[in-house]
Amino acid sequence: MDYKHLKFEKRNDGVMILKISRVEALNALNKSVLNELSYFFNSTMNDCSIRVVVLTGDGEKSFVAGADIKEMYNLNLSESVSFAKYGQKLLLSMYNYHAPIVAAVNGYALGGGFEMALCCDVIFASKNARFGFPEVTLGIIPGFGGTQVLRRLVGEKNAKYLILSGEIISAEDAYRMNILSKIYENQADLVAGAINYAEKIAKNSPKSVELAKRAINVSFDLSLERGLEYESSLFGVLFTTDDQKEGMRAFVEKRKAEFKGN
Ligand code: DAK
Repeated sequence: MDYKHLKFEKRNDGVMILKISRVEALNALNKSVLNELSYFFNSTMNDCSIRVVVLTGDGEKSFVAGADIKEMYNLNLSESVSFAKYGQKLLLSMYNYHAPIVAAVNGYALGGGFEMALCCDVIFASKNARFGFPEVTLGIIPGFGGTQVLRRLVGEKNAKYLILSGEIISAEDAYRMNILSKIYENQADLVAGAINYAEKIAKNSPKSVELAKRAINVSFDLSLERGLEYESSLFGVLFTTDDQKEGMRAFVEKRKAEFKGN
């Protein structure tokens, strides 16, 4: 694919830095950006050489300022439903991606941009980050899973507080609502901090990381009993891997483990 709106750097340690780049529209998600993201995540799904992705926005103002309003406003009923399904499919493929995705939110994360951050595994932000669902101010509702995902994360009352008002909140408020893990003073520190965190993930056993992510993801759909059953089956699977032998042998031999992903 000839990427126009994605910039990426794949490092030898398995850290992939991915930047959404449509700066003139604050990185709003038009069809072309959505297509490129879908292609990227589908074509690299299960590529073991990617151990973690850091996702951020190009420019200093915005992570993603939402779905492209100028492209959306003329959609009819069937087009709007297929648009929503397309976006939801992309976000699901990111949610289920084999490697963790760390969102480094460097400015506006609004509407579809907030939903994109929410489908990542960990969210960091710079002090100037702003989060919100302005959809109700546009005559629509969140369409890429916001009503479903935010409620699970922050609870019914906080989800309604944000989605019903369209209020845009600061990074500090998002942190208080448990949306974020860390706030950095500025964009440079944010990206450095996200990469530093990603390096820690990249050093771990890729299979352990993948299965831990999967176990946490399915916990939303399972009773505790079923979830524990699922967890123990994944735990057992890891005992069939070389990396489990390597990890435990390295501990006994007092050296650092070198995981190959087998
Ligand atoms: N779409 C298209 N263009 C956008 C945009 C967006 N979401 N956000 C910003 N831009 C463009 C602006 O139009 C402007 O372009 P020009 O006028 O220069 O050509 C450029 O980016 C710079 O923006 P501003 O001049 O407005 O910059 P400011 O610093 O003054 O303001 C802002 C920044 C983020 C506060 C403001 O741009 C803004 O309010 N933007 C819109 C934010 C927003 O409402 N986002 C949510 C979009 S709705 C669904 C599927 C999906 C969704 C919903 C339903 N179904 C089909 C059911 C998702 C919906 C959304 O995400």
